[in-house]
Amino acid sequence: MRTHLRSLLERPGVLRLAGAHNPLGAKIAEHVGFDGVWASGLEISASFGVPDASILSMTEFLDAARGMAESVAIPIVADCDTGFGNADNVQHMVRRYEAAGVSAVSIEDKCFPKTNSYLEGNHQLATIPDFCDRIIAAKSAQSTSYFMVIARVEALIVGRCISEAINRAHAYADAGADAILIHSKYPTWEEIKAFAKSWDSSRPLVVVPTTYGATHFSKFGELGVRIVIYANQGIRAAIKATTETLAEILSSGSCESVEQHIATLETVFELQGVAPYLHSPLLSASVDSHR
Ligand code: SPV
Ligand code: MG
Repeated sequence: MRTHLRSLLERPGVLRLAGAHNPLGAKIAEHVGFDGVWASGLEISASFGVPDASILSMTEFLDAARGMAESVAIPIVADCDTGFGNADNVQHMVRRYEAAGVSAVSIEDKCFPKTNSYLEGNHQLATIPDFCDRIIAAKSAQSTSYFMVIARVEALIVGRCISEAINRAHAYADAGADAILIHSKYPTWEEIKAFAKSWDSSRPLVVVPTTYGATHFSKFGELGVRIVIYANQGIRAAIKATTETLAEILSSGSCESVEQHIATLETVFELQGVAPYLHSPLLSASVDSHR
């Protein structure tokens, strides 16, 4: 049984989501106790070895999100960048993501094509009416009352002031957004604090503490934030661990020194959900041969 993000939000407290790009990452997030999964555009793009710059197609992002939704019971929140085009594209996108079992989509108020918020470059903010059209289109396309549309405000990312971010968030809430993701790349949580203190709480707030990651999640809760997304720490851990492990095997000439630092095969089998297949004589023999 799938849990919906909206149902989790009915309970008090802060929800914590982990970024992932495939079912394995989603399963690890669920296994360690995260409340949900952020199908991260950055992670999915990185897993294809391309920049997070609207390079992949909607279908590629959707397939990744669907795979995660099919693999875990916790809700998937899909990072849908700008919505892959105009309001018509957004409607199509919402229908496909909802049908794929995704609980919520997040769209950001930038123009297509976009680049990752931490990349320097020419980030183009959408106009408020244009982005409101995308939100209205998204809300009109959903077929269940559980589905949520999160409006992501990029004003602070491009150097605009808190009051512009607040104005935008109000406009997006009025257009029907179910939650507001306020994004910041400031090195401390000061911007988020200033925004949250001016916010009227008409919609739940979502934050992504990457640059201001030292802040304990309970502090965000005290500000009224309901969802904290740890968007990319998983893939960054995997990149570092894989790089170091493979380099060590090459330089030491064997696997001996890495063995105690890497997951056991049993863990891999567990994450694969091997147990129900063990009645197959072939599979059970091959699992035993690895023990
Ligand atoms: C992502 O994970 O793709 C995000 C969050 O959009 S961030 O990279 O922090 O902008
Ligand atoms: Mg993204």
